[in-house]
Amino acid sequence: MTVETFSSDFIARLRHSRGVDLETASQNDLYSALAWTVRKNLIDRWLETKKTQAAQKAKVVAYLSAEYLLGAQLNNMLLASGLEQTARDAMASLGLDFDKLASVEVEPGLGNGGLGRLAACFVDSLATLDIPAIGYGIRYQHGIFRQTFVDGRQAEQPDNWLELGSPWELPHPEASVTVRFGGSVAHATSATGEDVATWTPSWEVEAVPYNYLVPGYGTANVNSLRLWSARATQSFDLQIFNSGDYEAAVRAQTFAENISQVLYPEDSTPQGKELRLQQQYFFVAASLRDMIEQVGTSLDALRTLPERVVFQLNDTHPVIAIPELMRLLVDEYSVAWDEAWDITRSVFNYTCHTLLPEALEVWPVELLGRLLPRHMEIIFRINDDFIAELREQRPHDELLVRRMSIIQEQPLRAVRMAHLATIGSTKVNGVAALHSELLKDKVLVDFSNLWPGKFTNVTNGVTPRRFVKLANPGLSSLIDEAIGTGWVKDLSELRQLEPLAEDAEFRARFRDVKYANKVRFAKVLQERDGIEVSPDAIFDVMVKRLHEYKRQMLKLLHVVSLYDRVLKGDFDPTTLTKRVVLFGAKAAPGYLMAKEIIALINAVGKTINSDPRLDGRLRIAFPANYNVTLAEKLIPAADVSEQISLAGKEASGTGNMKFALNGALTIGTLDGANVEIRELVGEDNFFLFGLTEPEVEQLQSAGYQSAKYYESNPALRGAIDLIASGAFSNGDRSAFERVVSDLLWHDRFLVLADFESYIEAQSTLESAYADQDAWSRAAVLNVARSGFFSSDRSIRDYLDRIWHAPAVPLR
Ligand code: 26W
Repeated sequence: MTVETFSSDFIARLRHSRGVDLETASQNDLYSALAWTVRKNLIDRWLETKKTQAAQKAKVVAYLSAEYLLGAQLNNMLLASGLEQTARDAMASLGLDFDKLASVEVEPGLGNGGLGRLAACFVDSLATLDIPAIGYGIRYQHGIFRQTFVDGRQAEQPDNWLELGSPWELPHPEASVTVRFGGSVAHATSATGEDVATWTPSWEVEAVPYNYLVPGYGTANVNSLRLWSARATQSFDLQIFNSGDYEAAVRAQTFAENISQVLYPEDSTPQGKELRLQQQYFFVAASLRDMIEQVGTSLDALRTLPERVVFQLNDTHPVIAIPELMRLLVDEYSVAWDEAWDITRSVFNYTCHTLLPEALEVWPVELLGRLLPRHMEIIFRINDDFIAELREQRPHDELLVRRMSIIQEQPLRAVRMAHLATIGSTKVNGVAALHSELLKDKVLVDFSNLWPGKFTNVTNGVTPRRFVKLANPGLSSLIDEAIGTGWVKDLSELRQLEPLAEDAEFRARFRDVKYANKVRFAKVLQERDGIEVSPDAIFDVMVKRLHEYKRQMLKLLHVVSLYDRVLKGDFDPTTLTKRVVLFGAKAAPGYLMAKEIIALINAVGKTINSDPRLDGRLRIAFPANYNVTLAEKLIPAADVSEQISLAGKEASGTGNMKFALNGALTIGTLDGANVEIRELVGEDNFFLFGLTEPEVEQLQSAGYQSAKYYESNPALRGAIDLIASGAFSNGDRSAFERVVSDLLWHDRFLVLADFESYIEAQSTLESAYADQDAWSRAAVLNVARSGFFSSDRSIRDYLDRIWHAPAVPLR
């Protein structure tokens, strides 16, 4: 496509779809027309992909995820269509600023953090590998909240990403699916003596599909993401409407549409909200029906389900799909229970993304039974059958039965979704080597004893398209020049960079790229947040959700202890290596401790950033509303990647991988995928500290007392005392009491136990940074040896170990 055709398509779009011309167009008109023009160039490929996949009756990977943290679409679509330069030139020829138009896009933030971003990387890789796949999820009207700081404290604003419409979605209201809730179940016995259940629901909603293109890179393949939006059904409306109650009819509509209104901003502590269960069932029921209709609903067709589709459950959020498929097969299509169970177990697989016991979802029997009475019955029967089998295999072990039951009795009768998922799936996987081991040996140990072959690992990965090629154009061209362009599709090729770590000229150019990225980011931060940072400082970065187990407090105590030592005249601030500590983190709105920690980080920042005694050598920068768009600018600029969770708590992490791939050095614990990062990049190129997982276990079972560390370590005591003294709260000693007393008397995540080791690692890091050339060598090696962390590799592992779905390339 030429610049001229692109321009004329664009102008035509502007006129025919927006009803404006260049002179009268708003920024949003221009952005929409630009997006449409780009999209147009992918539609033929998309249609062709669907046709080819359908004709071959190929096995489809159906990824079920309540979250997709997609990030901005325009640049990725341009990359896939190969139109980056054309679009830029076309805009320039019309006197328009491409970058300014691109910045109009509000990113679809339909996820909380790691789990949602992983789903977005996975659909990208599936498309790139030519795998017939569809991502199913929810089209939330409001994605993750927009974070602002008011007096340093987090405030949440609704994310109105659809306010101006989205040019990337294709709605299909005519293809809506009805999803039913509530009511009651009647039972009868058939002529053949089988139990026949009839569910009479009491209300329903319509699920309207919105399709999004998911283009592969370096292939013609374009897959789909299908997100469901809730709408009141006509019949439901009409019924009330005909009764003459107009207001009730409108209320019913609002009620129904509530289901896809908002993404729950909880990450790791489930709230057990009824609306959340409604959301889960809503998207899962619509997705299963959608998929089954593609395969066919005759008995013969249903029997081929395991060859035609594999459902991947992204954590427990979609696990209600298991009883839903049983209900469809048994109640609606009259498949015998045992056969239906065989089919069901062979099409589902479950990925667990956590180790925190409080993050494992449970739904009260009362709630689930009220909202989905037939599903509750089915779950009970699955559980009865499972327990009967268990008693046969492990007689006289009622404690085991109680531990493994899908139903927990205490403190409340509830359905353990992870148990249901494990029992109803072929494979269960963790998301990093250590995590999968802990899953097998701790969280689900009884199940792995019963079914050792069921458990496997697939280490997470990230898409190199978005997080290297697009985010870091400087590094990308340097790599292209050195080893060619194949790495974007086969990230293991980065290995070829290894010898260049010994090449002084290459290291210098690598350093120049990093510096340019820091300059670019400093500018972004200035414009976006009015925050000033010097590119000559170490960019020491900790960006991730705010959670105690991730230990933002440990990073903060490092800063505070440096400040305390300067205040005490312990050392000369001019000997400090200039450093800016960058935080980015949202807290779940109901997670009070996390919000206190945010307030404390901001308070410390305010004080130290303006203290002349520090001579500008130590600063905190905490831009609000960290999101994918900011990550794409920040990660390429990082020197240091903080991955400092308590060992045994972070399932994998994926930010850690993005940083390593962009040439930041990690300071981290042996947790999640850090273990594999360190193994691959080499221990000399990774700053290790902290307790190991077995040491954590040991310390905790021996009765951990954090106060002992406070008493015995003067630097630590100084830092905590300084916070408690009111130094960061205008002398108000009570301001951060909760944080301080929690550290001293609880410290669930052993911040104080790891403090000394962390400070040591930081001083090793600082010395290492002083030798810029050696640092660059280590940074190049980080890039060269991190090719394993491509989500393409993760997807290949899923294919080999779990999905067994062949690629279907377009001719
Ligand atoms: C509502 C309860 C809830 C919500 C979200 C419980 C748990 C979650 C997610 C499972 C939390 C999550 O995002 N987990 C992260 O998943 C990433 C992708 O596998 C991992 O890299 C992170 O380590 C893990 O914390």
